[in-house]
Amino acid sequence: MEARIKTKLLLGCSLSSSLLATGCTGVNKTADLEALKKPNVIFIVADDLGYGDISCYGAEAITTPHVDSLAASGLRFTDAHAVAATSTPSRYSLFTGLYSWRRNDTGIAAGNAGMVIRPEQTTIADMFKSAGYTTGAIGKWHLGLGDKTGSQDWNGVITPGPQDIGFDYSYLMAATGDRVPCVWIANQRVANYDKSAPIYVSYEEPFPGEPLGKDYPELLTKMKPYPNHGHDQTIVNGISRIGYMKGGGTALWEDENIADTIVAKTVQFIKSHRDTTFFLYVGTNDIHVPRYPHARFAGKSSMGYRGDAILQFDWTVGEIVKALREQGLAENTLIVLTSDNGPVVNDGYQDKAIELLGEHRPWGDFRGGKYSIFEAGTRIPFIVNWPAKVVPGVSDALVSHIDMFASMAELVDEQLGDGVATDSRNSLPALLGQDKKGRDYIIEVAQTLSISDGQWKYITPCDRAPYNIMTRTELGNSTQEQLYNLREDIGEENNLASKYPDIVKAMKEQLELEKAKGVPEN
Ligand code: NG6
Ligand code: CA
Repeated sequence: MEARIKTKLLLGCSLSSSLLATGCTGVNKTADLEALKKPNVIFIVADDLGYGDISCYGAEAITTPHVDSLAASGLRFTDAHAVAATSTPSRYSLFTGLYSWRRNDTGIAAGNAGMVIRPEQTTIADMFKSAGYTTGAIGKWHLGLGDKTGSQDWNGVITPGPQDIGFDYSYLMAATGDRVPCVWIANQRVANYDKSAPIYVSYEEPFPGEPLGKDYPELLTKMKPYPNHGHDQTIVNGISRIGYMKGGGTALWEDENIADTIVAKTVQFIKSHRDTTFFLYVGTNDIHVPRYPHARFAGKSSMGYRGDAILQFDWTVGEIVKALREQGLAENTLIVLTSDNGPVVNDGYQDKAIELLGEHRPWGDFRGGKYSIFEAGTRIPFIVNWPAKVVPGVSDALVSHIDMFASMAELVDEQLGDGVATDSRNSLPALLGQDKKGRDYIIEVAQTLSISDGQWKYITPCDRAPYNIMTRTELGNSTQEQLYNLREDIGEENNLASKYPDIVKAMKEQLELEKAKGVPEN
């Protein structure tokens, strides 16, 4: 179905001015008031959810009615991309409008990493704030907290934190479900802090007397890791994690309640800010490992924990939409639903994800997966839903998370200051369905860089291993140059680099030009 912006309220106005303009004639008075109000904006960012993991993107082994209904009443993108194939660099780029690969310290962050986005940087949340929005961040963070690695006081105020980069409110998991500390952090303090159990975190040394998964497998009552890798350290809630932690007491999270907590905090935020205009980032823990959804999802998919976690994610989306409806906010809230990177099946825990996968293809028709420079690493689900403005449909426009900053700035009529979000371009017309083409090219990163114009994709040579044995992922690394014609070869099977040296040369030059822009001052 053709996607286009509803123009009836916007006649004679440019889009950005239509949201603010007072001088726009020919517009119905009541509708005018509605058009004047900027929308609330919610980013729902799933973790490791694959292009093929949801039914509106073709999954048949699982049904995701809530996500599908958001897609059916919004715009579903077929060619949308995260910047990176893992979480920290992907979210860094989403929030800053800067390519993570311009810095060498944006890789997968430890649970005690210092804040990757520095307070002096301007984020998309800062931008929304300066446009008068109330801002919040709930759920998975994975962008570091505090000043330097290991310097946080987990028993006091953790600073700097989200408040220093534009978020008025935050209720977060510091890193991932599989990394300590396993506590919620509310506005930069451990939530439900238990004075009797002070918290210490280390990624270097275990704490004497604290049992580790590798030594006490009998304590792993909920989920066991595969042996001989990082997930066999501190045990929390019957699951061993990466990293060492002591204390926490009653503040420790329970994995089966993480989605419920995210939903409760999100609904609370929506309710208490119904009379303001807000920007809310909701990072779900689903469907990252350890996958341990609430018992009410147990066995509800045919695929064990991984499938049940997809259903829990879908439920989360449904609850958020329901809360918006109940508050009368659904019509003028712009929801972006996406994933931070592509899918992985086995990511280190014995959750039978491989055994129970059956015919399901989390990566859709694409090659690779999480961690990979092949398409499945970064081609992600992406749905824009804004009933007041976006006409439902499907868009094949080439879009990237890198542009969310500049596009949202256009939406709320904010100028980008010097050095701010310098890699981000205004793609609002594509996001709203007016522009069917999108970007001229996108750049993505895994262990190497790629550039693609939607048809041709060039992958930079890289001497890292081509295959991740544990996750069974083809990483796309090759010491040879790779060029694929995605229009004819979506599975990236036929390397055409030697056949089309001119295309390789042109794409390399474009990539070099981008790289030469260097690290922007911010
Ligand atoms: C890897 C972990 C993986 C996951 C990933 C980060 C091992 C063997 N693997 O190092 O389980 O946590 O980091 O995922 O420890 S991300 O989606 O948050 O980037
Ligand atoms: Ca992820």
